[in-house]
Amino acid sequence: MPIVHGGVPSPFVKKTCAFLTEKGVAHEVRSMAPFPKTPELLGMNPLGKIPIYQDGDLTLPDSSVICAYIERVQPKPSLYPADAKAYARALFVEEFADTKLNEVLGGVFFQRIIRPNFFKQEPDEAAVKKTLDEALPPVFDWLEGQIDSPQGIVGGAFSIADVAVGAQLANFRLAGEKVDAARWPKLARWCEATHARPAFAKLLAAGAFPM
Ligand SMILES: N[C@@H](CCC(=O)N[C@@H](CS)C(=O)NCC(=O)O)C(=O)O
Repeated sequence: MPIVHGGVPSPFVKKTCAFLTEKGVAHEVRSMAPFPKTPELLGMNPLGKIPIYQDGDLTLPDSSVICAYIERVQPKPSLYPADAKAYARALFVEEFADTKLNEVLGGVFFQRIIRPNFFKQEPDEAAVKKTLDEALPPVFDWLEGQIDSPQGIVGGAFSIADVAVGAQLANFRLAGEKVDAARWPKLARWCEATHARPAFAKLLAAGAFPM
């Protein structure tokens, strides 16, 4: 069975697992932390990051690369739009989720989940408040404008864009936050529908810090 190396607390491991589950690809998650940078980790990914996908003699780092590869070897159900412009839009939403959204929401997850569980320190709630008040609104404003339907950000069909954003928002939810429906109604409805899908429901049910 293919292996996903990494810790499920990682939003990129969640993205990979949700994508594989949506594709019907059975997989095992094998615990591997991205710190310290062991020879084993660097041997599989020179960037020293998780997730890493392993299937027989294939070792593949990076959630975006893994998802694109799985789409080729397991084309159904298709999780990348066929139309060229929709495809490009979905890829950019994925990129936005993996970078800006991860940077902002990752700060909240770090304070509320990683700090107490990993470093045995109290969360810095002032830092969380600053993120929620200042960094988060423009990011959610942009996403609100991207959502075509609760069934799919791009063109109303579930795609890689939904998997990538859904993974980041799963960690936001596990950190005790939710999208304010009064301020971002489309994003809030989309989030409810996406997290109700079995692939995400399973990850959310596992809790914030399974290893
Ligand atoms: N672009 C990568 C990002 C992966 C990533 O940043 N993973 C984090 C864990 S959530 C990591 O391994 N961080 C270790 C580091 O930055 O050195 C992907 O999509 O897989």
